[in-house]
Amino acid sequence: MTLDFYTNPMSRGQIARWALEETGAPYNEHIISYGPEMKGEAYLAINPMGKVPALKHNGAVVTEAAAICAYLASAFPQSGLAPSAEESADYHRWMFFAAGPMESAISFHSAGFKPTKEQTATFGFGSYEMILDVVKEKLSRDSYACGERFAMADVYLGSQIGFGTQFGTLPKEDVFTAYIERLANRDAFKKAKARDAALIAEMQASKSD
Ligand SMILES: N[C@@H](CCC(=O)N[C@@H](CS)C(=O)NCC(=O)O)C(=O)O
Repeated sequence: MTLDFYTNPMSRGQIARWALEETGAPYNEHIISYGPEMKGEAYLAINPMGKVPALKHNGAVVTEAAAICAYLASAFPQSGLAPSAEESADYHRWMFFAAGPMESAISFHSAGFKPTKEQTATFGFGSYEMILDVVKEKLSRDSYACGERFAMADVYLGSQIGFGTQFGTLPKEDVFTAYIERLANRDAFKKAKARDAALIAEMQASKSD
C-alpha cells in the first residue's frame, strides 16, 4: 500500500491531512511550494490544476479536498468514517453542499459579489444568506453532518466552517463555534493541525534567515 500526500501547509491541504489522520493510515508527505514547483511539469502530471491537495493511493490520483475526504473514508472502512445506510443521505448531502454551493457562496461573497434576485434562481448557491440560514438550521438541529455521530463529512463541512469563521468569511455564530469546538477535540484534528503549524513555522523561520 502506498499513500502519497501532496500539500502545502498553508492550503486546503489541511483538510486532506485531517482526513488522512482520521484514517490512521501511514502516508508519505510531499510539500509542494507555491509558484514554479506547483505549476511545474512534475506536479502538473499529478494535478493538472496545479493546486494542492492531491493524493496518490496505489498509483491512483485523487484531487479535490472533498473527494479526498470521501475517498479515504471508503478506502479505509475500518476507520468507521464512511456512512451507514441510514447516514448515507445526510453524508452525501452535506459533503456536496459544503464543497459546491457553500464554497461558491463564500468565495463570491468575500469577493464582494452580490447576486441579483434573478441570479439567485440560476446560480447553484442561491445566495450567501440562503446558504448561511440552511447550514445554521442544520447545525442547530444536529451535532454532526450525519446526526449525532462524527463522520468524514464533518472533516469537510467542519473545515469550511472553521476556515470561514477564522478568516471572517463566515460570522462567528454560536452554532458554528460549538460545532468547531466538538471537532477540535478530536485527536486526529489536533495531530493534523500541529503538523501543519510546525511546517508553517519552519517555512517562516527559513524565510527570515
Ligand atoms: N477545489 C480545490 C481547490 C484547491 C485550491 O484552490 N488550492 C489552493 C490552495 S488552498 C492552491 O493550490 N492554489 C495555488 C494555485 O492555484 O496556484 C480543492 O478543494 O482541493
